[in-house]
Amino acid sequence: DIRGFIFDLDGVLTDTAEFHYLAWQKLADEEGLPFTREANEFLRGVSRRESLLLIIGNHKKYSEAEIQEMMERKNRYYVESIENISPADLLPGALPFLDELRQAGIKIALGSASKNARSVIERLAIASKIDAIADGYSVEKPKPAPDLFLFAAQQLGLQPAQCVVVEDAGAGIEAALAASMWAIGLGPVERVGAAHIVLPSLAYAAWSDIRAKLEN
Ligand code: B16
Ligand code: MG
Repeated sequence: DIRGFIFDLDGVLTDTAEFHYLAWQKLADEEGLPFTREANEFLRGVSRRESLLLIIGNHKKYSEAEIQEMMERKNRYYVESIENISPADLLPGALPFLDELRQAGIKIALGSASKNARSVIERLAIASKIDAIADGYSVEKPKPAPDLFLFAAQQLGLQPAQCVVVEDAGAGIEAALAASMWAIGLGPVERVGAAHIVLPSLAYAAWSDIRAKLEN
């Protein structure tokens, strides 16, 4: 039976995608690299380095040192922009759903690719509701590899089959399935249709419904 939930952060509990986008846009403009809001959709859930490599594409050749510098610069812009995140930035349904799960005795972990996940969680004031954190520092291989979610399950002391992953990114659903976990996809079917359950957002999530669907 299901004993744990692993939540992605960006796009699931809060919408930091906009801040990531603005930081990448600023960097791209400075570098004269073409980048748009539409192109940013492809960076959803993708690690910092992979994101930068996707933006660079074949447009320019950079040395490893230049790539490192650009990753740091983008992160500075991002860190500045998340300074003012508050509990009001939790996405609709996130808080009641976390509380519902906790009341049902379900363990909760964070499974985010971000190295800034801890500070975001603290600013959202939900750190006390989370039993374990798997973030951008936890494993080597980024999603769609299962490593991050397997690490989260291990931290919770649970088997993969006892865990449900909640994700908004295609790569995240892939990672959950590769880990042999249950997957709930938030967003359009074109993006997260491979999940066991697809919902528009956490505002539509109810533990009793999910349990009935997955445990039968
Ligand atoms: P950082 P998630 C991901 O968070 C973001 O969706 C993605 O845009 C970002 O590049 C990645 O974290 C790394 O974040 O640069 O802060 O380490 O969706 O896995 O919670
Ligand atoms: Mg995400």
